[in-house]
Amino acid sequence: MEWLIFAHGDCDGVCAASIVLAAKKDAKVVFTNPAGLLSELRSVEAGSIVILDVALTPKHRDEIASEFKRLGAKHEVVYLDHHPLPQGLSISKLPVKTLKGVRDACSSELAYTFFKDDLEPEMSRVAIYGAIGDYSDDTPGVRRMLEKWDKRELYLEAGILVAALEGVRKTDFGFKRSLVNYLSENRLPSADRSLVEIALRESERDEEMRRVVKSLVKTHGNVSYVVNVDWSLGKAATYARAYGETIVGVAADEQGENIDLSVRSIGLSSLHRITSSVAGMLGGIGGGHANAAGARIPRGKLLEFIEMLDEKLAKI
Ligand SMILES: [Mn+2]
Repeated sequence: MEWLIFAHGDCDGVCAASIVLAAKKDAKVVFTNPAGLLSELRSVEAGSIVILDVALTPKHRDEIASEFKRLGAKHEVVYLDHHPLPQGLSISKLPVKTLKGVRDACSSELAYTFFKDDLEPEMSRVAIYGAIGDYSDDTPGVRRMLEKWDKRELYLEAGILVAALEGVRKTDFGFKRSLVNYLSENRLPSADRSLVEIALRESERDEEMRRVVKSLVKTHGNVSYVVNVDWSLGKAATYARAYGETIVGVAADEQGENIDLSVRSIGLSSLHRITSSVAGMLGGIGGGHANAAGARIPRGKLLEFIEMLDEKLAKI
């Protein structure tokens, strides 16, 4: 039976996809994101699917639920994700397999646990790379996997993966797909010299770009932000927050008619909800995690976004 993997293109998504590919050798891998998931689901006619590390956006909640019903009636639908679900959506009422009660586990950990019987035990290290990439390596499950490894070796491998993935274009799906094939054979990132080279170039660039962010950062109340710095949006948001000395940092990238945003915070519990609601009010879309979120809003709305975000933060 044919399997289709829908995965996010970051380290966690790539590692989770590699794990599922190791378990289901003929699976086809498709990289997508929250905004694109619905149309990908609609285009599936037959076959089992796995969704890895792709948040279900509140905007498409009901349509996605009906796609899950359509596909789940005839095939297996496996949903392995750790983003908060849209309010009012209950996965347990849909014909979908998932793992429940695995608190804070990233998609790579979930994928390893779910497909464990079809995997070589040493694929656990690929799950650990994904967990490190998502700052999710301090869970009971990953701590147990780490008992079989020297974690210092795995941090080097994960560091190479994270840096290499940040160093290629987000949409370089050819690169990502061959990386998934490579990791599905449990080959080491450090054994691929071209991957190491991309990672080293990226860390040189990080050193330079941190200074650029420091010189460009602006602050509005509780929010620091930078616009169009040609660097990983997540890192730019993190360093905007750190150098602006606020609780929230935003990095914005103007792309055609839209602005792509990363938002990073410390000590909040619902950044994803705040980001989603502000983006929604501006005609955009957003989501993510408790302290790391992303959004896409129409061009020209950045300052409104920053102001509304600051107002929401002032209330909590
Ligand atoms: Mn993830």
